Order: sequence, then structure tokens, then C-alpha cells
Amino acid sequence: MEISNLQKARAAYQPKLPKALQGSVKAVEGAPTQSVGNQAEIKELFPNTYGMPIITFEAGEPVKLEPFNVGIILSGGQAPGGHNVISGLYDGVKSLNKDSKLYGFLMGPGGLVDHKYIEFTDAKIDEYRNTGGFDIIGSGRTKLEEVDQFESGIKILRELGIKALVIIGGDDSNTNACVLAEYYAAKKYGVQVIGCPKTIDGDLKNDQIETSFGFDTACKTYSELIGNIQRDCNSARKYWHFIKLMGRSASHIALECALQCQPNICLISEEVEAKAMSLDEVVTYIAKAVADRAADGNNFGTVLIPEGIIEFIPAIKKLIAELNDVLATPEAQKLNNADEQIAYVKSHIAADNLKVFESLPADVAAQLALDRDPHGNVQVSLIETEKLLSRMVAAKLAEWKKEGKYNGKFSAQHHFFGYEGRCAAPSNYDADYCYSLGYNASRLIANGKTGYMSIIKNTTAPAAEWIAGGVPITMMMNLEKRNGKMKPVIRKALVELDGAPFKFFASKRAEWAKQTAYVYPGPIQYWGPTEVCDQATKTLQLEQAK
Ligand code: FBP
Repeated sequence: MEISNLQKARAAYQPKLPKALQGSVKAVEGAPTQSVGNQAEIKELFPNTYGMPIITFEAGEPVKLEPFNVGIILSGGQAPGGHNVISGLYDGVKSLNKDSKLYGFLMGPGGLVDHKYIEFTDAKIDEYRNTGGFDIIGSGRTKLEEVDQFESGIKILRELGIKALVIIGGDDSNTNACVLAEYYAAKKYGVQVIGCPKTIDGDLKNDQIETSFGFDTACKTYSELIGNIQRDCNSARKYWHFIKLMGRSASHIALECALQCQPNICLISEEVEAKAMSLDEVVTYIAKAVADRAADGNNFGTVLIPEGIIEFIPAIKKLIAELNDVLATPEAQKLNNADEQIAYVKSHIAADNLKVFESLPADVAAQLALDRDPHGNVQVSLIETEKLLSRMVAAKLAEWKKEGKYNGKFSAQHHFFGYEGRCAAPSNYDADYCYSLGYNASRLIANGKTGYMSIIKNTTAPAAEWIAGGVPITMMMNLEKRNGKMKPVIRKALVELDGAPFKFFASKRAEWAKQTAYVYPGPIQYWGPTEVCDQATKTLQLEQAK
């Protein structure tokens, strides 16, 4: 395979490890833990993996380990740095015993169930060090939740002599990792399961997980693109650019890109929900900023839109909740096509929800009423919110023009940045963070842990000072409604309106809306001054500012 010169040079980069992982380790255990909600129910559902302590690794005495085999799965959407988790795990496993083996299950959790796998070799790993993408083994969204799947999995794990499985995924996949860990522990199958926090969305974070991997690189990649658009916008001065950004539910990506680029407008879904804004109020907010700039002669600007916003408008959220219940019924599951599904939901939802449903443009309504992903989520990346909003803003401005309240020009361009950033080559931050997460997972395995997620903390400090360890997955769980039923799930971290990143943004946005205060972050850099190459996201820096 031919590779670029940059990829060649990048392959030689040796990711940094926390000091604690640079030699032999000992596991220091904290106090027993509790789940973040529904403690009694979660404890009952996870009797073997509930209440375990947080683990921190410190320097320890070398131990001699027999060779052991490990399996790894990439689950869900791609995120920069996945290959480095694998290379970190590979190096970690080999450092404990060079005859240990690492297997990769192909195309996500389905590979475990269907017994599709490869064994990693030095040559294979070397080809993928510090590269973006998940293509080394592929990823998939098969939901691991049925006993049949667990039983099929144990057959191949036994056949390959695998003692531990590492599942790299977001909140849903790590929830499933925990269910699997509990099942294998209850059955005394002797296979450990370790999770690893991935998702560009940035919503798998809490007191123990500082950030999910990939968020850093994806945001930096989108920010480069937004910066380029802003330069174009400020040069031509004739377009309003409506830019939708990935992040299924939470607005962390949009917020981080706003902090990096200082656009004229950035919507934050969590704020829209907290203020109980209607779609019309969101549109009026944007149109007002457009009109204010037009009054200064500036008929151009940028608007960042989190892709999940539609789900946070309270009336639409209520509609989606009912649609989820209605679509989960056995009767609805038998419907054959989109027309039948839409007719079915229309005749089964409450009158107020039907009114909202019918007020939406047909394509948006259809997307809300159609297929969910395997975890029951609306596929928001398929809804063209950027076009919906700009269309509605144009209509509002036309009204204002008639009333003599606005006299500008409005011409819109639309963009959706999602897939452009999910497989970008990892920034130095993600390259180091991911390699450390993988390497650290090998230490959790060597210490016999199961039902834990690999964690690396203190990541705004130099890598040597990062703290390595593990957090019990049950600690992050509560009960939530999924596909019409209450299920144990990892609590998603949404943007906190009283958190430092949002507060900083809120203190600046009026100025950014009126003035043209664009910042152009430029491309990710790998070699050069530390303040250019090794900075964590602004979100993390603001969250961790002392
Ligand atoms: P994960 O949570 O699995 O990492 O995926 C998140 C995401 O990238 C969202 O931002 C986006 O809405 C979704 O995946 C798109 O999914 P798909 O890749 O299946 O189109």
C-alpha cells in the first residue's frame, strides 16, 4: 500500500505515556463506589460488578506473567485515535509477556458474535500507528445485549484462549460492555471485559473520565474548516454560512468549535431546552443577529448548529419520546415501509404531538418517524437542520422587510461537518491519550479487573504527569427509558450551562455576534512549539482551570 510522506513521518512518532505506566505498576484501590442514580436497581442488576473501587496505578515491582491473549472490538462511530488505543494495548500486552497475543474482532461487536477476527502482528500494528480511522479491523453498531450473543462470543473467546476483551465505544457500547462483564462474571466464565471511552461527541465524560477520545482531533479538524469558511466569508462579505456539526445529543462539539473560532452565532441545544425555546424563537434569535449585522452593513456571518438541536426543542422532544414508544410496539415493528410507518404514527400519537408533527417540513417529520439506529436513537445526522433553519430565517427576514424592520441582503450557504473529522489523523493529544488508554487497559487486565473502563486523567498537564487507572462502569450508570423500556445506561454528559466552557462562551457571544471577531485556528500541527502542537481543547482547559 502506498502511503503519504506525512503518514510515513508520523508513523515514527512514539506516543507519550504517563510516568506511572512507564515501568511496572501496582494498583491502588480507592473506596467502594456507587452508581450515579438508581443505586438499588443498578446494584440488583449488576451484583458481581457493582460497588468496585476506583483504581489508580502507581510504580510497582516487576511481576512475571504467563503469556495471555486479549481481544479487542471497535464499536460505534469512528473517532480519531482508535488505532492508537490498539497499538497501545498491543505494546502493553507484549511488554508483560512477548508471547501474549492480541486479536481484533472485525466490523464491531458483530465480529465477536460471528467469530470473525484477525490476530495482530508487529507489521500490521506498525502500519497503523498514529493514523486516523478504524479501518484496521472496522467498526459496527451491532448492539451486544442478548444472551445468545454472549454465549456465541464465549465460544470464540475460549477457542482463542482469550482472557480479556477490550471494547472501545461510547456510552451505549460501554453500557453493553458492562452487561457483558456482569454476565461473564455471573457465569464464572473467567473472561474479563474492559471498556475504553470513545466518541467525537464528547458526551462520555464525568468526574473520572475527562474526555472521550477523538473529541480533541475532531473539534480541531472542524475548527480548521470553520476558520477557512470564516476567512472566505470575511473576504467575500456576501454569505451567511449555516454550519451543522456532529454530536448526536450533546453540543460539546459546537461549543468547542465556537470557543476556537468565535463565530457570529452558535446554538447550544442544552440552552434551547433549558429556556424552553420553540423553533420559531430559535429562528427569531438567528434572524435578529442577521438583522443587527445588516444594520452595520455586514450581510455575512457564520452560524454553528449542533446536529441534535431538533431533539432539544421541548415540543419536538416530547413528540420524539412518544414516537419512540409508538414505534417500539410489536404492531409498529411489522410495518413494511415509510408511508405505512408515517400513517401509523399519525393515527397513534396524542393530538398536541400530532400538531407539532404536522407543523414540521415533511422531510424532517419523516426522519423523526422513521428508523432508529440499533440503540434506539433518532438518526439526527440525516436531518438537514442547517437548511431548515436558514429557510426559516430567510422567511422571517422577508416578513421583517415587508414591515420595514430590516433592509439587508440574505444569502445562505450550507455545510455539515461530521464525517470529515471522525477519521482525521489524531492530534498529538489524541495520539498520546489513546495510546495511554490502550496501554493502561493491559494493566487493568493484568490486575484481573473486569467491568472497568480504562481512564487517564490530568490531561491538561504534560503527559508524564497524567494519572492512569480504572473506573467501574456501574459507577456511571442510572436507569433511562430506551425503546419504550427502563434500561441501565451510562449517563450521558450534556453541556452544563453553569460549567466554565459555556459561561465563557455566554460572556462573549454578544460581542462575537455583532463584531467580526473570527479566529482562524489553521490545521492540526504535529511538530513545533508546544503551544501550537500539544494543547488540549479549550473545553478541557476551561474545565480544569484552577
Ligand atoms: P458514537 O457515539 O458511536 O461515537 O457516534 C457518534 C456519531 O459520530 C454522532 O456524532 C453521529 O450522529 C453519529 O455518530 C452518526 O452515525 P453513523 O456513523 O452511523 O452515520
